This record gives sequence, C-alpha cells and structure tokens, in this order.
Amino acid sequence: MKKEVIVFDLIEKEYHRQKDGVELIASENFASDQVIAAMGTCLTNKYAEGLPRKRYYGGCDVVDEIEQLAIDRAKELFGAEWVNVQPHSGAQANAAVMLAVLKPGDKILGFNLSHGGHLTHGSPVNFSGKLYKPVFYNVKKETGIIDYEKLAETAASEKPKLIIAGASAYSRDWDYEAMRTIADKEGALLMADIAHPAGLIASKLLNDPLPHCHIITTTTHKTLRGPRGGMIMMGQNFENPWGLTTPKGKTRMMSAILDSGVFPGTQGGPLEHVIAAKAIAFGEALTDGFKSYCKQVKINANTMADAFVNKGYQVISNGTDNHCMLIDMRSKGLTGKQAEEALVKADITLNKNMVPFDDQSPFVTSGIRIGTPAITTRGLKEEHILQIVAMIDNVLINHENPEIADSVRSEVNKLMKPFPLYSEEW
Ligand code: DSN
Repeated sequence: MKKEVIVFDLIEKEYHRQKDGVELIASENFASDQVIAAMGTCLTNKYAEGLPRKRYYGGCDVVDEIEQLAIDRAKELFGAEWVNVQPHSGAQANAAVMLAVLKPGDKILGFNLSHGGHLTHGSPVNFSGKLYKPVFYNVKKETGIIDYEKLAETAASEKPKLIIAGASAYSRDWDYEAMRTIADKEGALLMADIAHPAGLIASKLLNDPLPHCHIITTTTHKTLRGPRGGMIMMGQNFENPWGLTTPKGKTRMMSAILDSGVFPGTQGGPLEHVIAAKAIAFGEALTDGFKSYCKQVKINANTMADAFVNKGYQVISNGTDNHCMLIDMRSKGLTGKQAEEALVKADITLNKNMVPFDDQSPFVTSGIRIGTPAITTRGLKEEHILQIVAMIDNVLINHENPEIADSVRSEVNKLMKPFPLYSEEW
C-alpha cells in the first residue's frame, strides 16, 4: 500500500508550530510521550461497549484491566467513590449527565457563557439549551466575581432541577459549599464541571468540589495534562432522588443512572486507546512532580496577571486564583479578535473571548483569555512570564506594524528553543 505522506507532513508541521511558539490557550497542554504513545496503539481496534467485566463483546479481558486501572487511579487522584472514564470529551460527559438526570424541558441553572461559562451549560445553540430550559447566573460588574446572592435568588425563583458550577473563562475559585446549600434548599442537584481546573483540584491547590457536589464532570486534557477526553465522578454514590430509572426501568443508585447516561444513553463503544492514555495520565498526576507542576502553573498565572495589571491592562477581577485570566482589551482600544490576530503573527497563541458585559459579538469579542498550563509544562518560570508579557504588550501596542510582529516572532522562537515539548522529555 502506498505510504501516507500528506497527513504525516502536516502532523510534522503542527509539531513545529507547537514547539516554536508560546502556547497560551488556557484549555491546552502538552501530554507526555507515554500518554501520546498509548493513543496510537492496537487498543483503537477494540469494541468494548459496557463496563469492565460487564461487556457486550468478547475478548475484553485486557481492556477490562486497562479501564479498571484508569477508574482506580482516577478514584485515588480525586478521592472519588465512583468514576466513569468513558466520556469522549467534556461536552459528552455533560450530555451524559443531563440525559441521565433530566427530562427534556427541565430547568437548568448555569454560569452565563458571556460571563465565562461553557457552551454545554445551557447555551441556546447547544443541546443543553435546546433540550432543557436554561437560566443563568452572572458575575458582579464591580468585582468580576460570581454573584452568589443573585444565584441564590434565581435558584429560589426558577427552581431548576440542576445547578451547574464551572466555567471555561473564570479566574477565581468556586464556593461549592455555598452552592450546595442553595441546591439543597431548592431541591436541585449540583454538578461541578471542573474541566479547566481539574489538575489544580487534584493537587489540592483549589477548593475541592467532591465533598459538596452531587456529580462532577471534567476533561482530562487541560490542567490534568492527559489525553483529549472526559470523565464523570461522584465523591459519594447516592440513591437517586427523583425515582430516575436506567433504560431497563429500574430505579437504582445514581452510579447506575450515570453509567447508563454514558452508554447506551449518549455513546457507543468506549475509546480504549484513550482510556489507556487516561490511566497513564492519572498515574502521572499522582506523582509529586505533577503537584510541583500545578504549583508553578498558579505562580506563573499570578505573575502574568500582576504584570498585565502593572502595564495598565484591565484584568477581570484584577487577578487569578487558578491557571487563567481574562483581559478586557477595550481600555487598550482593541477588540479580542484584533489582539488574537496580531499575536498569532508573532507565534503567540491565545483566544479572543467574551468578557462580562461585552458589547461585541462572540466572533469579535472585547477580550482575550490567557492560561499558563501549556507553557509551564514546557518549563517556563516567572522570569520568562515577564518576558512574554513584555512581548505581548509590544505586539499589541504596535498591532498595525508587521515589522514588530516579525521581530517579536524571532524573540519568541529563540525563547522557546531550549524548552522541549513534555513528550520529548521521557
Ligand atoms: N473549548 C474549551 C475551552 O477552550 O475552554 C472548552 O470546551
């Protein structure tokens, strides 16, 4: 058979893009070579619908061991009593939970997408806003921090069946305990989507949602630094409160309801090659080295937020508790789109992002989102962060000058040269 050239050449090109540039997309990271290697194995050939030791196909003994290892390591990492490692992504994990615990038309209360929330928490263009009835909570305009009082008022007046904590662009920690009090008062389930801060939570550097939230969803590829994928957890299994049933009509423990939300509810065969990579990533995340990495992610994010504030940038909430920050570019006379496009010419990658109370469309936006998980994996520390902020400032001030972008690109490529991708270190 003729060897494939085109695709592998393109993969090589992408490898160099990742290696030469400064990666500041808050949801991206660099997985280890072991994580990447596991995804390119014969495990992709295997069908394994069902759960370990309860499959619909023969020949599952090996993948049973692999999936059970992933489950056991995830339980240890987060202190969870129950885990399902099969969701193909964070969006799939959220879809599975909602299918399992809601009926079409039920009300959900999520964090407003335009204030930092996620598409799958009730956006009208997503399944979550089409199948269910979404209402939202916001940040306070003066502080950029979630308005828990208003959240409680909205929960009391709207009586949602599910309240969702979690965001894709929020730089502050969450008060899961307060949200559980609100959920209990209104008879709602509380779900935390920790896709972004999962690694920092596993490393005990942020509040722990597991003792307070009924259900936790996450991705495995952001701060957790594993393969692209999702996962659902419960700190403690519990009897489902509303007489929910599995497809076989049995009213059961929540674990069975959630398992059925994944399969057969929303997915078919699990991706056992990705589940193997998850098992490896969870093993890596259980090491002291990963905890040190997460500490540095936070230090780098703090250093960066302070440096931007010192240069007169409007950082939402004036700083960060986690791995990311949102910057309102209006005070610098730029849109998010202009900033993103100017920076990518200098090999600095980040994304335009709506900021709270934005007056631009999602295609333009007034802000940019920045995160430190990926550059911290490369080995960058505080002194490099200050250099990067200076380079970003230079490009943005001179965003109409291509010569500045060219010269900053050379600086960026020189800065990144000594730092391997994590996957080259092993
Ligand atoms: N697309 C992810 C992010 O960038 O935050 C969320 O799904």
